[in-house]
Amino acid sequence: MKKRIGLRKLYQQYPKQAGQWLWGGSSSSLSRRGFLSKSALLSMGAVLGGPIVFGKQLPAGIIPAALLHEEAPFEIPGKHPELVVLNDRPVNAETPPHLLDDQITPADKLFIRNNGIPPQSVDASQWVLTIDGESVERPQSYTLAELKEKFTQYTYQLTLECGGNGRSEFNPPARGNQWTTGAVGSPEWTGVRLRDVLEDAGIKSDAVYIGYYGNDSHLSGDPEKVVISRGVPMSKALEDESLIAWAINGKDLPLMNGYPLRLIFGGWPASASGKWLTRISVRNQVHDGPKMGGYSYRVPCKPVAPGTVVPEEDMCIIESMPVKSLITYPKTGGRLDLGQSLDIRGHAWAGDLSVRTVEFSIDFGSTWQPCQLLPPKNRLAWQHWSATANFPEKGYYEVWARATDSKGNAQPMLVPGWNPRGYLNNACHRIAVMVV
Ligand SMILES: Nc1nc2c(c(=O)[nH]1)N[C@H]1C(S)=C(S)[C@@H](COP(=O)(O)O)O[C@H]1N2
Ligand SMILES: [Mo]
Repeated sequence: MKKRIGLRKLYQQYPKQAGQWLWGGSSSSLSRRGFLSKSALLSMGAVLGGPIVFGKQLPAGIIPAALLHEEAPFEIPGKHPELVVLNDRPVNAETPPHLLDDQITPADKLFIRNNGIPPQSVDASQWVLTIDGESVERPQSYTLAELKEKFTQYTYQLTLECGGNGRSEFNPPARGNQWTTGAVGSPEWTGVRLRDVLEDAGIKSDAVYIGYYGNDSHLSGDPEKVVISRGVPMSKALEDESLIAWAINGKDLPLMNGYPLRLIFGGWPASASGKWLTRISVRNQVHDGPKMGGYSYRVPCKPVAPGTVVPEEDMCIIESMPVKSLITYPKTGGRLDLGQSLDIRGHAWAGDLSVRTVEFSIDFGSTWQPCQLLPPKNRLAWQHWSATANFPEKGYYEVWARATDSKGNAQPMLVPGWNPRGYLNNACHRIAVMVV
C-alpha cells in the first residue's frame, strides 16, 4: 500500500517552481493570457528532464502531471498493494489509474470509501435484510439465503464512483478525502433487483424515495449514531440495474466493500450504494438520514464563485454523475523513443447516460484527435476507448483524454464548478510522456 504525502512535500523540494505551478506563478512569469513564461517553462523542463514541447499551451497554475505523485508504504488486507491510502480511520483508499486498466475492475483494485468502522465480524448465514418505512405495504425481512432463492438473480457491470472523486484539485480546497482520480471502478455485481424485493413487500402509491441503513459503526464509538444513511428517488430505485448485491465478479464482496450485502446504483454518487446493508426504508418524503442534508453529497443548485459561503437551502442533492474518462494505459511518466507511436487506452462513463465520443490531445487541448470507443457491456457500465498517439519531436508531452456524453456534454479541461465540499470534478485526466 502507498500513502500519499502530497504536494506539500513537492513544495518543500521545489519551493520556487511548486509555488509557481500551484498558485499560478508570480505576475512576471505569467503572460496576460494566463500562460507561463518561457523562463518558468524552462525551469520546469529542467526538473522534468526535457523541454515541454507544447509548453506555451500549458495553462498556468497546473503542475505537469509528471510531478504530481509521491508515495510511502502502508497496508490493507485483501486489497492490491498499490492502492493509495488517503486515510486509515476510517479507511479510504484509491486506485492509481494504471491499475484500473482491466475492462472489468477486479475486487482487490476497487477503491474503498468508509465513513465509519466496518462490522468487525460478519456471519453471513445470520444476515437479515429488513424492508420497512411509511410507504411499504407489508414490512418484510429476508435472510441472505431467502433473497438468493426467492428472487431472480442478475449480473451487471456497474460503474461506482465516489461523488468526491477529484476533490484534491479544487481551489480553495474542500475538506474531506483528497481523492485524485481513483475513487472509481466498474466491476460486475451479482444480486437481486431492488425493484423485485420492494414489490414483494409492496410499494404504496405515495412512495418517493428509499433510504438505506448498514451496520457499520460511528467513529465516535456511540452505538446509537448512524454513520451514513442515504438513498435514491423511486425512479432510480426501480431501474433494472439497481441491485441488492452480494457478489463482485462472481465472488463474495470484500469486507471493506460491504460484505455480505450492499446496494449498487450505477452512475450515481457511490454514497447512495449502501454497504453492510441491513435495512431499506421506503419513504413518503426525500430520505432524511445522516449525510442526506446540509453540505453532504450536495452541491449549490446554481453555480457559485470559488469560496462562496452557500446557505444550506441553496444546496441540491447530487443525482446522476457527470461524463468522465481515465487514461489507464500507459502509466504516467513513460519514456518513448522518437518515431515510436504510443498506444493509449482507458475507460469513459457518463452517469445515467452513455458516452458518445472520446478524444485525446498531445498539445494541451489545442487540437483533439478521435479515439475508438466501444459500447458499454450493459447500461451503466463504463466504456473502453483506445487510440494511437504520435509525437513530432523529442521532449515532454502530456496526453489528455476528453469524453463527451450522449447529450453532447464534454469534460472540461480544468476543474469545473467549485462547490463547498468538492464534488463532481470531471476535468480531463492526463498523463506525462517523455519522448527521447
Ligand atoms: N454503510 C455504509 N455504506 C456506504 C458508505 C459507508 O461509509 N457506510 N460509504 C459510501 C460512500 S461515500 C461511497 S463512495 C461508497 C464506496 O464504496 P466502496 O468502498 O465499496 O468503494 O460506499 C457508500 N456506502
Ligand atoms: Mo463517497
